[in-house]
Amino acid sequence: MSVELTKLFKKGKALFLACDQGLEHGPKDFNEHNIDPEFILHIALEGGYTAVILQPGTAEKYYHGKFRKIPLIVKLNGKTVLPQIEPVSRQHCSVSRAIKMGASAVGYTIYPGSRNEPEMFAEFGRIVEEAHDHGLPVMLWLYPRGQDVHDQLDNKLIAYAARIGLELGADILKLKYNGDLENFKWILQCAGKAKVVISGGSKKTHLEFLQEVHDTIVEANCAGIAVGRNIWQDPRPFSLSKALKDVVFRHKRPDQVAHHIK
Ligand code: FBP
Repeated sequence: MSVELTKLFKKGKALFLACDQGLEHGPKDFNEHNIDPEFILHIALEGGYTAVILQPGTAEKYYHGKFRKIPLIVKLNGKTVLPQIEPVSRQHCSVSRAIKMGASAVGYTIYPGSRNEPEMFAEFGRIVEEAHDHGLPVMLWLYPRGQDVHDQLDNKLIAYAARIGLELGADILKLKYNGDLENFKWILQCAGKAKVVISGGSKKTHLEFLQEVHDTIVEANCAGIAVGRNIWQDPRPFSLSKALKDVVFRHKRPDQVAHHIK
């Protein structure tokens, strides 16, 4: 069965809004407004995001009614910051459960370089096979981490992560951008036909954030961004989303979209 990717993209670009930080980081990322997943789903819907990323429990309880217009990516694994162990994130949700929720794609995180890498590779292989049997794309977060990884933002490591994602069968790779645009172009070549989206990271200034988006999506022509905190931690998430869309879909420069957030 062929994998149906078009639903997740608009004009060939992905604008994904991630809301899985509660599990990954704890509620410290949230305030009294964005602690409510509906607040974030409203931003995804009104802000024109091309998909929303949720953990299964959140999807089952909140992905209903008008929110079902937004394509859903269900994360099948996740971990907390609580155990002081070598990084590992194990599957806690099946592909079939994600399909029942209305998922258009499934997501999984691998920590390349972790001593637990082999377990995650094996689990991911089974997920790719099952998801692709149903025509569902698979998005892979690739964050090099572990006691043998000294700098997770090292150029060679990010390029290696991109190649791992391609060779393991992921359709969309989520990678961190380290600010080195020339090397990022090489990373995209390493990813081959797998589509690369960059992660948002912790909150930056509007200019820093939009410049990063412009460099990676407009200059280097990567496939998009999966962002969370930079949008829903912002006091004006809807205005910032307008500016972001102008950069991603209309190839505007940050100074040309500044009027949205003045
Ligand atoms: P942000 O834009 O808020 O960084 O979200 C992107 C994301 O990949 C989330 O999907 C995930 O919860 C989080 O970052 C993981 O971040 P990290 O493991 O680097 O703390």
